[in-house]
Amino acid sequence: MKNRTVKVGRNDPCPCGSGLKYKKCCLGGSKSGSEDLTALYAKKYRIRLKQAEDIQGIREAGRLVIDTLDLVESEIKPGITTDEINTLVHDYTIKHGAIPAPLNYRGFPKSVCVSVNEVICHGIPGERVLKDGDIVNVDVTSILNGYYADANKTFFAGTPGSNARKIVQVAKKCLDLGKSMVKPGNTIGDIGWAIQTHAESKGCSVVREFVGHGVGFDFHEPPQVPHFGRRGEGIRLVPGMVFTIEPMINLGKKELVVLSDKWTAVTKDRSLSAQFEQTLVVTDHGCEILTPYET
Ligand code: EYL
Ligand code: CO
Ligand code: CO
Repeated sequence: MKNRTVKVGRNDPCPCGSGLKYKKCCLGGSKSGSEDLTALYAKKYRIRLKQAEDIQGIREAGRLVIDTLDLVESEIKPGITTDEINTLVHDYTIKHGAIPAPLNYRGFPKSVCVSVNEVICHGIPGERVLKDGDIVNVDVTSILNGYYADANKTFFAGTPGSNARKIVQVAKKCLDLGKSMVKPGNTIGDIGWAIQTHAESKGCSVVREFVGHGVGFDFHEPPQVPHFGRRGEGIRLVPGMVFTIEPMINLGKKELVVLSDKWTAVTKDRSLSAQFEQTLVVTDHGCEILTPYET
């Protein structure tokens, strides 16, 4: 007799299509074939999909982050120090009942990352005085009612030169193109592909060492969201996924070095680097920006 009923082994791929081993998935489970997406993404990727009330909490944290960036934008000018930006962000965050997530995070000593010119990210606020033509990235993450939202922008101090204008324009467009890929059915690789393709078409480069990330219940959650990649590769986007896109784009080569403070990442060739970041949620037909600002 032919083998009509195929027995699924404990270590075989689960017939539900999750990609997990049968024993790690539906074997012995109460559901016959398909667990819901929340359970599936938790099990397969450790991704915690967000419910409507969670998204509302992250949206409220995101509103505070954007208001904080607006305040910083109104105060940025040549002559102020990066530590003064830290004080602005710290005091505004506390005043609104929130906590600045970077403070003491893995030993980070300040409440905000401030990254000037050749600094790619994780610049530590201090006595550096902004000068006319500097580009200044300010990266704010706030915890409000237990929910995290993370966004950054690159500002000009005074009047930018042509290199500064170019790298900021390219980084902005990279974020926009990344966001345009976010809808159910597309993959994380589609986001990185769109960003990398644009950056390289302009003769710029994409930093590889730092990536976007899941966010909401914690500062950094799965998945990682690289700003380079290939179409169709990686995890498929589903409604309720909340993550950042935060491409770091260099005017010169992609390589970086970390300074002796163990935090400050600078371009190895000391070329300018710019970044824009938003937190977003995948919806049924696209995405919603939870840290909305105009680019
Ligand atoms: C932690 C990991 C070296 C990130 C962000 C990762 C730092 C240095 C290795 C802020 C602060 C990401 O998501 C961020 N900004 O948008 N620390 C971060 N790390 C880390
Ligand atoms: Co950030
Ligand atoms: Co981030």
